Amino acid sequence: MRVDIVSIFPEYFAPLDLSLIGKARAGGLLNLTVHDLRTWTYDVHRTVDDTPYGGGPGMVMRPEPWGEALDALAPPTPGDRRPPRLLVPTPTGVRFSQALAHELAAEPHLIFACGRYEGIDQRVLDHAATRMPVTEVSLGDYVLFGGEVAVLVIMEAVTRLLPGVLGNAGSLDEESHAHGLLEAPVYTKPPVWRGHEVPAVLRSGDHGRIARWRRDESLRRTAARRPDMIAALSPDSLDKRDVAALGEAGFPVPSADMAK
Ligand code: 6GU
Repeated sequence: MRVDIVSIFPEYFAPLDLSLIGKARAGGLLNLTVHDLRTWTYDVHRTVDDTPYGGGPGMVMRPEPWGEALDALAPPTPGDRRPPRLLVPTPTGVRFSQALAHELAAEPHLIFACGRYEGIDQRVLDHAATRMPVTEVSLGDYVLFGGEVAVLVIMEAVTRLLPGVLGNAGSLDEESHAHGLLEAPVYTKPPVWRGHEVPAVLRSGDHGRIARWRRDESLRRTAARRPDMIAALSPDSLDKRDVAALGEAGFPVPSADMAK
């Protein structure tokens, strides 16, 4: 996968040299380049912002440097070739999710445009959308100074889904959010630590009981912490024991009689 990141703070992306993302880059699974937006400015002050039309607080990123950056990184694609996908982190975007991470991991080329201040002149995104798919994406309902940290988050979520990055691909199937539920708690040795015991079932060697216990814990945890995720579950994904576990967690399933 090819990734280009454009920002006025290229130093923000130093963590992308580390750990498993660094290894994916060194191993050729991820071809990632960080670009300084000011490369595409020509005045002495290398200006990237200006005052907003219509008034109001803060500054807006000027369109010209962004237009040139995108021309350089995404030259007009011949009709038979897939254009890159442009991602613009912003608190006004669609919510980032594991599903979107999977979608992005299947793209051959991503470009991230990191805005600062009050954002990027809307015409940059409108023009880019005539050439390539554009997705404005938000991490959640809070406001950051700029898109840089969001790109680190998104790239971490995406890189671990690239084929060959994780040793044990099975762990992707079991983890939180893989099936619309949070994962059960995990334990390792010693069996008793500071008076706290590892649940006996996990030491029983009975794989059927262990799987059921994990499923119950998963449902209980999700009901307690993320009722929105329980509400979004498809009733066909729940068996009778699931419905019982949810009932005990104080979460009656509306169509419980439909459960298998
Ligand atoms: Cl993606 N960008 C900014 N600036 N703030 C955010 C965000 C993104 N997601 C949540 N808050």
